[in-house]
Amino acid sequence: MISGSPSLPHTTPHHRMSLTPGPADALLIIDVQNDFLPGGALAVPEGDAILPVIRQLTPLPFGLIITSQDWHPAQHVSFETATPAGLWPPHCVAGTQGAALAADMTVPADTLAVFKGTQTDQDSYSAFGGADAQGVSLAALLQRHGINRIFLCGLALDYCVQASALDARKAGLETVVLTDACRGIAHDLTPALTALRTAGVILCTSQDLAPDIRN
Ligand code: VGL
Ligand code: ZN
Repeated sequence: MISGSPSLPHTTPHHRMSLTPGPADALLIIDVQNDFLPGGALAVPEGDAILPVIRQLTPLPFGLIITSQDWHPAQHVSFETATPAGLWPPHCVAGTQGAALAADMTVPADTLAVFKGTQTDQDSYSAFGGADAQGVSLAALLQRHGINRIFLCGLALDYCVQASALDARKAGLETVVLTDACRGIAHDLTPALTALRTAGVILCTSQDLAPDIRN
């Protein structure tokens, strides 16, 4: 190689892209709700371990922060008590304490909120199946704010985080899952992580965004 030759931009490896958050980046905090935390109706093992990590992510200069919430009617199709096909114990019933965001997560005042699974006969693991209180879809909110890259964290990695990240890729967004700011339901999360990687989702940790973050 000729000494001093300029490096060619198109040869820059994908993984060398900057992970520093900026105005075109959104942080999507998936379903950090009381029912998915220890003591809740559908507790994710160690779900509370992500709270200190998320508290260190929200001050970073994201262009937009959005929380999603599972927000089900009392007889939701996903409840084993409501239908033989229901897979889950009743959880995150709209307006209950179980559906509230974890009190000690503390998100900035301008954080947007989207709700999903709000119809009795439909479920959506993906936050892209959700909308804000005015009915504006997550995709429209992201577009409105000029977001082209989305960082995901929250619960549960192998259900709602995975489904949301795959939909983000389908929507053409650069998609990053912050694995240390997620916990899953399955003991072995390898299949979920493999599915994400295969779809072009970047897997990294919060330390890759801000070296000071500790968990
Ligand atoms: C979820 C199961 C049922 C999730 C929601 O947020 O990952 N999992 N409903
Ligand atoms: Zn649910």
